[in-house]
Amino acid sequence: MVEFFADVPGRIPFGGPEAAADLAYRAYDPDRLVLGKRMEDHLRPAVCYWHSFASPGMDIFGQGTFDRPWIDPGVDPMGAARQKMDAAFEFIAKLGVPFFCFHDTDMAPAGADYAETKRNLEAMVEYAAEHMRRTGIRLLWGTANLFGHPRFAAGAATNPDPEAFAYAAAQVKNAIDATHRLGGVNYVLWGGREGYETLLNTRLRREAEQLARFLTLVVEYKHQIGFKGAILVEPKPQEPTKHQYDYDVAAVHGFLERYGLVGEVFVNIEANHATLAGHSFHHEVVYAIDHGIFGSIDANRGDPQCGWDTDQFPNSVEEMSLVLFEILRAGGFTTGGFNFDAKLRRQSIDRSDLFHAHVGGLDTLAQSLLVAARLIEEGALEQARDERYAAWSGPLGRGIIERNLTLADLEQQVVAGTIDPHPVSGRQERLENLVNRTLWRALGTGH
Ligand code: XUL
Ligand code: CO
Repeated sequence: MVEFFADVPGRIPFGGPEAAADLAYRAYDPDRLVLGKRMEDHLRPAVCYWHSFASPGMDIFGQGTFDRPWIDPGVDPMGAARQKMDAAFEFIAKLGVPFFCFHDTDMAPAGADYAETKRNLEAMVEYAAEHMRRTGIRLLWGTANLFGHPRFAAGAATNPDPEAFAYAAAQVKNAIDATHRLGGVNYVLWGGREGYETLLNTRLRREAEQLARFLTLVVEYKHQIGFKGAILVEPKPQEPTKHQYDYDVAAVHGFLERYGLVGEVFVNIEANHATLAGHSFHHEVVYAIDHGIFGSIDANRGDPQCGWDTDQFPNSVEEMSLVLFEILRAGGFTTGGFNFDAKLRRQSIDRSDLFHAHVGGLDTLAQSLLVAARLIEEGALEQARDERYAAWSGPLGRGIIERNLTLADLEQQVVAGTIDPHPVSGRQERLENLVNRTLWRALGTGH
């Protein structure tokens, strides 16, 4: 097998905070125990196939800039797919990450018709199985690309043409089979075209029903074949369509409740999708956890000045620590993990740039994990939240929630003067300082 990333001779070492080499982990030490569990088992990091290996680095104004020889139109498509996969597994193994994620179209080229496309994917899945056996790398999730081809321009499940729905169904069945074959622990659906460009040509309710039918078919198929992984929907408010139905975690939760899919379908939350929806990443994670639909994370970041999905590698320990705090408090990932759905900037054309990007992202996750673990151990945030709601455990709070007090009863108590609320401080700045102090202590820059 030809070595593609020859500039990086072997596995990236853990060098500790003072490591001299550029390409060494400062914080990510897979076997280090944090709250009694290995760092790698907390974070379950994954490399994504699409941005790192399938994309030539184009943007809407310019062609590809990356050095990805398998994308050359002159190469035999299946040979190129194998070369791409060899490079992908070489990269993931050198990075020392346990998981990867893929779309059907990342892995195998389209054939002349559906039957050939299906055979191509099946062949590449067997090739991937061999790489996985050799390296021990596992599959976090698979998915189907239902947004790139012109047949899906008006939607996949939500297309006005049932033939587009049927084609998407075939493709998803095939991608679930591939995920199942490779022992994937989740299957993701991201509805990039499940939305509208204009309401002038759109029947909202009909499209919602089609989407619900599609998801129900996916869940039924999962059980039919005995796939044990979780089905995850990835919310995103817009881009490429003007409005996407899986707008944010709250919209997805309402949809799942309406169509009886809670308990069967969970969410894959992407940081940059959260900010596009006008939320913080922290908000989306808490919303999912508190409503019992938290599944997995697509780790990346947006640009505060750009209004689109820039998919940069995560680099804010401040933001990620709070996210990890919530995940740890909730008991950690079950099937999920942190997939780097992040891409290099178009000018990052050295082969080693892909390593720098992922090493930085992993160190950010690891450092954030250490901060989050301290926040858990110190307990002050949890205690402040408990204190804030403590009165709800008293007779009035329980009476209201357990439904034996009516509006009239409550008015009577207010009239009698037994109820007289006294505002207390929300302590926001104190809590912000508390988080910062923990962060500085964990980063070794404070006392
Ligand atoms: C698009 C996006 C996708 C999904 C998988 O914004 O995040 O890459 O993660 O289709
Ligand atoms: Co994503």
